Amino acid sequence: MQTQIEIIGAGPAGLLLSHLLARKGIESIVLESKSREYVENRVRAGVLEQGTVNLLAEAGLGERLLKEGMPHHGIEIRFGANSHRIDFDELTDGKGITIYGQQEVVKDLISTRLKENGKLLFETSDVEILNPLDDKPAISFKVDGTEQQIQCDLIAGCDGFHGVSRNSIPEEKRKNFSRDYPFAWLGILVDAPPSSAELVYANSTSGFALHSMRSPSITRNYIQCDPEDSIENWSNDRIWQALHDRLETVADWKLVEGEIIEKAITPMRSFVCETMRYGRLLLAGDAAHIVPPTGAKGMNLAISDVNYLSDAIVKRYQTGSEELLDSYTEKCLRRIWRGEHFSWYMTSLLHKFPESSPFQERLQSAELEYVCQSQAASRSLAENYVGFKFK
Ligand code: RFL
Ligand code: PHB
Repeated sequence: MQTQIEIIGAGPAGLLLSHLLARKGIESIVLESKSREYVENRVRAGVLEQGTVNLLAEAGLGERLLKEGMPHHGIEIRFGANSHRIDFDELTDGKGITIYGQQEVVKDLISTRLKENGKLLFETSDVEILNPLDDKPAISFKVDGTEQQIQCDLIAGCDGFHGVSRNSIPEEKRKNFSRDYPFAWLGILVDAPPSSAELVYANSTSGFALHSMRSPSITRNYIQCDPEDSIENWSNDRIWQALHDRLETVADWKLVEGEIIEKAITPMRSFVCETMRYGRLLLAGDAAHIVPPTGAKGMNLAISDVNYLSDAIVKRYQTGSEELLDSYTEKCLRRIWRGEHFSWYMTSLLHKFPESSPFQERLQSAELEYVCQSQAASRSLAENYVGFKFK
């Protein structure tokens, strides 16, 4: 088989890249190790920055997003008995976020690609990148038990943190930066209406909690837990107890319970791989970087990488110039490190650190008070949360 761009991974990064390239007449094949049903139902991110929404809408993917997505104009931060609203309208000149599940973005992308006869191969295995430094690199893989090869011009490694692409770059050609956090998030999806109109981030004495949502009838809640903990240790009663305890810290606010549809524990990690290019192989999204979810940046960073990568690939085919491919890593990394910093900052601000000294606890309280009392500090948080321009 042959194609122009071989894309590994059908997450938001790989699917969007394939869609943006197709709009410019560039052909690709997407390989995905899981089934279509699996990727369409994987519960993950929920917050889209304004720039992400604009990009998706301009790329013809806005039909359901603009109808069903929930625009939000602020978030709430709770600590002790305090509650503070970060007002995006006032602090960011009217920018905002939209709540729309990542799996809905994935569903929209898959159905659009298939309607346009895009080539997506699900349930592939044994993907190997053969010769990324050659002019015509290739990959080998198995589908339905048969080994296949695809020759192409460029390979896009969009296969997430645990994929094969990043590790196909020799160790001496890349540098990894990482930090593991001493806690994880236990997330639940609940058949219940939201308990408030906006997201609530809570730093309580027993740990972090977040109240979020997916639609007017589905909520998403998270609690900080031990990274070694297993989901079997968390009965539904124990989860609700922790959520009530951590979120109901202000008068008259009650968390609405409902049937728990899904529950899982996710580790928290910051990670960046520098470089994002090795010859004909380019990395995008979680394949190159991970953030803890507290700043809601992961999918937005994946989309912004793809925005730069598609421009670079289009320029190469239209003009023969690799100028944008050459500057791809540098351009992405500027935005990625901003996202890394903000995600680390929100994580540090809102979680209970098991090893924290009384000195560090006082610093955290001082910062929380500052964010909530100073307009400059609230503005900085708001500006980062709604995200920066793509171009
Ligand atoms: P993905 O989504 O992981 O997709 C990679 C795809 O590659 C496939 N794959 C392979 N395919 C073929 N061959 C192989 N060898 C392969 N190895 C892997 C995988 O099956 C998968 O389909 O990466 P991508 O596209 O870069 O997208 C990144 C986002 O998924 C991720 O950053 C976000 O989900 C992070 N995230 C959040 N991001 C936000 O912007 N806002 C949020 O509110 C937000 N909340 C979250 C989150 C992530 C979470 N978890 C579970 C990690 C909340 C949580 C709890
Ligand atoms: C979510 O709704 O899944 C969500 C919202 C905000 C975050 C992380 C996850 O910071």
